Amino acid sequence: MMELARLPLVGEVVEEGLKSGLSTLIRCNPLVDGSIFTYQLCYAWLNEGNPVIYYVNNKRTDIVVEDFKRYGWDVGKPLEERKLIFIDAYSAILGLTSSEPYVVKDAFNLKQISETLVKAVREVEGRKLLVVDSLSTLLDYFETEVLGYVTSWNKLAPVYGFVPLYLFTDWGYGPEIKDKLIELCDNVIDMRALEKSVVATEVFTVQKLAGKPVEKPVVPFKYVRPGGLKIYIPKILITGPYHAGKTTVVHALSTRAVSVQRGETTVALDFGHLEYKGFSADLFGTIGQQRFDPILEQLGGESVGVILVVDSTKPETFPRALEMLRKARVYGLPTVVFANKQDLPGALSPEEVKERMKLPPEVPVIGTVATRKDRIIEGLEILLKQIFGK
Ligand SMILES: Nc1nc2c(ncn2[C@@H]2O[C@H](COP(=O)(O)OP(=O)(O)O)[C@@H](O)[C@H]2O)c(=O)[nH]1
Ligand SMILES: [Mg+2]
Repeated sequence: MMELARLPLVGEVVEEGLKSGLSTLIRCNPLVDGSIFTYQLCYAWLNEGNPVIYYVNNKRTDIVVEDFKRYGWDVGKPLEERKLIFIDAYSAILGLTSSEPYVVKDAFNLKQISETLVKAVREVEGRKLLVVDSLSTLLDYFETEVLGYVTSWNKLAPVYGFVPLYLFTDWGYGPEIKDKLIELCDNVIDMRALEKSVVATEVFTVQKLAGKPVEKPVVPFKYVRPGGLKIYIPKILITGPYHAGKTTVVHALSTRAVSVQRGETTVALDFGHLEYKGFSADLFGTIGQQRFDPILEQLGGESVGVILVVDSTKPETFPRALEMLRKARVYGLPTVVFANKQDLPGALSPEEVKERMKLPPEVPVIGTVATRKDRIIEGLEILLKQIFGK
């Protein structure tokens, strides 16, 4: 759970939620696929050496295994070692036989389903995650009758040492179902799509943690293959005066980067994309020259955080650097200043840069050498902390 545990909100779900809570509801609107995140939690759980019991009633178990693989999580070994154990409630619907350890022969018999679940959690040893994929399908078949079973499974959880995780897609159930589910579960995670102009952003948040209602920020995410759920930062703006090292920084941070050259030489827009420790971010570099200032505001729009790059040997450009922040309308957003070119003689120290720029005390200034990638990643981590406050 190492990487997951460090992510904002996801970390709380894992640390305070899954580990201490009795039951977790992953509630998705139909535009968002919660199963990938569920697989990711399963994989992390397995990696800690604990077993996962996976009840599935809406797809074949080999499809689940393939999906795991598509995101980079090879579960061959856990399957072989009986750490990942399926309860197959789907094959029977298709009239197929199943070779999984647990099979529900009559998928339309809720009592039989429950008995099979309980048998599995009793027989499998260790601290188990019991995934119910999906609760919505159960509700479609059995309606409110399911709620009584959820209640009893949650009650059994501490008795048999398992943690129930319900995957629930909200296809428009009534409040008698929706509200009751929130009441029944200790952790409630919401995943939904935000429509913002034409681009929909997928976000998630937590409504309830370890039994208590909580108010948490909405965190954007993206599914990446391989890797699964990543915290998504749609825009980090990299700005600063001409020749300060912006292009070099975008390239140093990017897993993929393109520079769009226009005209002869100097005009270049830099776009980069970054995958880092569970984060996925798009980077937008600006142009330094004053005559392109009209574009600055457009580029700055919807930025989530800013890296301001300055040449530490050129204090005369510092006022221009601050002006760029204002023109891009990103002044006041989470910002880190890269006091770049620390390798050159006469470079001002980060402290001196901070003083000369008269930056607010909370804005961190860090000495970098972009050409050598010195302290670039550290700067990024500081920015992520500024953005997510963690
Ligand atoms: N010595 C030194 N040169 C750097 C550093 N960062 C960038 N440069 C050089 O400075 C010049 C301008 O860099 P560039 O990234 O194109 O600046 P931009 O105009 O802000 O995009 C290039 O020749 C870079 O190789 C640094 O940390 N140290
Ligand atoms: Mg450039």
